[in-house]
Amino acid sequence: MKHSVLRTALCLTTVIATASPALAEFTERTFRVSNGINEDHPVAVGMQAMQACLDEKTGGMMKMQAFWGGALGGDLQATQAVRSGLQEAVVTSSSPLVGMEPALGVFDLPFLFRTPEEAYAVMDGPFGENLNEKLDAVGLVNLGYWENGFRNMSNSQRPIETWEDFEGMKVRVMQNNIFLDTFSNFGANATPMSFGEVFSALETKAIDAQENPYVTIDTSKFYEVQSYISETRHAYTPFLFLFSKAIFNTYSPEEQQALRDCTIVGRDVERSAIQELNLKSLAKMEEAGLKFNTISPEDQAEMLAKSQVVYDKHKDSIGADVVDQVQQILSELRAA
Ligand code: TF8
Repeated sequence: MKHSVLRTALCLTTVIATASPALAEFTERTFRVSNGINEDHPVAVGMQAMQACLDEKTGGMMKMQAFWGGALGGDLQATQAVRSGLQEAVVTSSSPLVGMEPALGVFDLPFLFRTPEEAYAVMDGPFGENLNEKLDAVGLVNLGYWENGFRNMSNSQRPIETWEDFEGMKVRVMQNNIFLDTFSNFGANATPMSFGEVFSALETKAIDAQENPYVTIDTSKFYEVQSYISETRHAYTPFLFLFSKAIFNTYSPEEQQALRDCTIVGRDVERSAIQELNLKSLAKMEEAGLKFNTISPEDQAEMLAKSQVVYDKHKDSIGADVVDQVQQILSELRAA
């Protein structure tokens, strides 16, 4: 009697497992993903699409738990926790991480990209894959390049129309020497600072200016303590969706593939959402009374020419081969 009951139970388990793969290949899991931006940023829209994808592929077995506004630390701190296996994942700008992988610094070179499509061609192609291998070697699985975006200036002093307008301006920059040198080279008083300190530093006038995509200036409410917005588009910053390699390696191949596939689904949704919201954010900030200006092509060309010293200074530390590869891709794209 006992053996037949066991046999039946075993047979039933096998039937259930093969009938619903979710039971066979996926373990019920919740993984944490921290961000430095607030939940009204389009990264949240991307994560909703990613979760819907995971629900479908894993039968609801894999759940994300999002932490916003730097609740688990700033970009660098959270990435260190991910790297040491204390946290599953983080969505972070590449710029604060150049100490972990110098090649990431290529994205910080001023005026490198002219359009989002150029950035996507570099990040989503073989170059991005090679960069992912370098990140893998330091314990970080980059599941996809999401979008922080083209960076523009906000400040409390005056419109920025030429590089000379930066003279003496206290500009907060990310903790990254390429950004520090870019703005010092323009004559600004560049001040490295973690993102979480920026609002109060602007409010107390400890700094005059900061630079981020419009959506960030909006959702982090910097515009409330700024008077001018200038469309410099001086750099394009990706968001890396980094997963702890130590934790990723404990997941089944099916779980790993579901994560990879659904991060790309989320990426495409986030990219289109942020493009749309950037324009709405700019309109909202103008409505709030900020004075907006663009930079003429001549003045932008002068900013790029002025910034060549930054390329010369940092090319070797980023990796001359890395910089050459990206510039080769861009010159082929622009010649097409
Ligand atoms: C910066 C970055 C940040 C993002 C965010 C914290 O200016 O652009 O806004 O990395 O996730 O520090």
